[in-house]
Amino acid sequence: MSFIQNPPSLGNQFRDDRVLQQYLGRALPDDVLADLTPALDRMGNLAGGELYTQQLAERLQEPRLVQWDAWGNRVDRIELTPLWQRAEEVAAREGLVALPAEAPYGRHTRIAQFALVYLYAASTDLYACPLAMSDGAARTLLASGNRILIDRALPHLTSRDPARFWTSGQWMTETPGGSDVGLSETRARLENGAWRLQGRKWFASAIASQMALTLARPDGNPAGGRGLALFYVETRDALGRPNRLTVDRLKDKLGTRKLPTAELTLAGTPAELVGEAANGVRAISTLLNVTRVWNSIAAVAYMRRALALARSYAGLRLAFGARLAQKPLHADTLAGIQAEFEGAFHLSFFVAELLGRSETGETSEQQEALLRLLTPVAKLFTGKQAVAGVSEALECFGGAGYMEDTGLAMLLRDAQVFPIWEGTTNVLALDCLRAVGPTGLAPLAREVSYLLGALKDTRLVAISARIQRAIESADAWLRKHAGGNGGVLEAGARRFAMTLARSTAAALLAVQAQWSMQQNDLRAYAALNRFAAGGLNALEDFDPAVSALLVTER
Ligand code: MFK
Repeated sequence: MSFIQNPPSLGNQFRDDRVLQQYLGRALPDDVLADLTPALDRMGNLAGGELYTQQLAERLQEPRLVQWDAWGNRVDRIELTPLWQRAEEVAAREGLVALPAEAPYGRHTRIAQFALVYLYAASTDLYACPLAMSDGAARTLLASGNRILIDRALPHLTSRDPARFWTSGQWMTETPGGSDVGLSETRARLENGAWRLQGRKWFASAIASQMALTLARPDGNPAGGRGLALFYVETRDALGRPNRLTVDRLKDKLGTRKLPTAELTLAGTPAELVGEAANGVRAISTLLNVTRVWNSIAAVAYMRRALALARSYAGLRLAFGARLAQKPLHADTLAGIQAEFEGAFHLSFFVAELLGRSETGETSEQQEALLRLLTPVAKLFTGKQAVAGVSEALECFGGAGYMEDTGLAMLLRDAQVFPIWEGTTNVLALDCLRAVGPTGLAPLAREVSYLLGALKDTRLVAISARIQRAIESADAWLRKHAGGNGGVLEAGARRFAMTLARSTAAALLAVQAQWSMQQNDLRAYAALNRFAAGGLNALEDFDPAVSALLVTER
């Protein structure tokens, strides 16, 4: 029989992850880390063991919409895959949504929560999606101060008991478009003192959820986002029947196929107003900002998963007389993906840290501005990195990386969602311009200076100066074009956001490198070098007027 290659394998995903362990060692107080470690160890074990095995075994299973029962009743029941059912149970028991409400570690709680989410995400077929929306919905209800809805939904959303646990949908997208939410057509009407919704939702993620937050336009309100209002909906009535809504069909998507995304018709669906009867886009942005952090963490989790598999395979695969890991070009390719992953990792977890501080009231005005800006920055950066990193990692397997039955192809199809949902790269780049607002880049520039100011090792000084220059150049670009007609600013928004992402990620990597060098570990420093070599300033040497010539064909 001819020789057959060994497949890659995964170990405990917490114990194997040097980047996560060193980051937590730096970011968490010792007692918090000691208390959290058993949960991380449990999750790391599940993620690299049972959940991963089940994920591979169930590769061909998909959720199913059952619209009618045997007796002709419209039931619109979603049959989830077994892994999704298991993932829900694990998420509830481990408190993936409950943790921020329980806040056992004060401002460090978000770091703890997202470390668990990071371990969980790549082994659970995007069950992180309903969890993200539930976390965002819980935050939004709390921010609204609506006591009745808080008392009704929060005990479920934040329960650790799988039998009581609810997830929430976030129904925003309608047929006129996903990004320009202000075009939404769903109407809200007061009938006998109760709100009823009428309309069509075109991309309702995780449709098996028990509740949803959604936007609709109360009769008489003006067009645009300000005329929309935020509503709370329960998807089933007291008898468990669809609550005056129909699930028309499930979406036929490139990836995230285990996640049931639906087209819905709301036909007089009972709803509760969450806050005021207007300004719905502003109200739902609390939710969006939370799900965007989840998106960033899940994106880095996918990069890490693809890398872990590629690294395992490089240690096994024999080609041209040696293991791939011993081949200089292959090792260099893996190093490049690793460096990009580490930059993305530190940026995402820094946003998680800021969110935690904000929720415990420990942020200054400057840090609030930083959180507002870095949330879209991290989301757009990590979404792009995930697709590029996972694609490159798949290439490390040659043809096996292109195969469905290795489980590898699914990683790339799933990763492609990260730059698309929760705001595309361009929409988020424009949000960055909105977020810099009147304060400009001062809060970020100050934070980066502060981070770099703490570096002591002379090897970090040269890179530190480059990081500083990239931020200064982004600031100068913003000032130069802010007073113009907006065209140059808009055309350059993505390069501007990428410059902020790469320089902030590099500053955070430098802080980690300093910490790790003190433990005689040069790997974070190596990641910083490689990451910086990939470029920090995307605005440099770029003439938008010349680029604009490329748009028309004739
Ligand atoms: C692990 C994975 C996790 C993810 C799972 C999620 C799965 C769910 C799938 C989906 O549902 S995907 C659909 C997600 N849809 C989007 O993300 C929408 C993308 N579009 C945008 O974000 C647009 O920028 C936006 C809809 C917000 C633009 O709408 P408008 O009406 O043109 O906004 P406008 O007028 O600029 O802002 C209205 C108000 O909201 C302003 O405040 P004021 O009323 O006080 O002036 C803005 O400042 C505020 N605002 C907008 N975005 C904000 C925000 N405030 C804070 N943070 C933000 N991000």
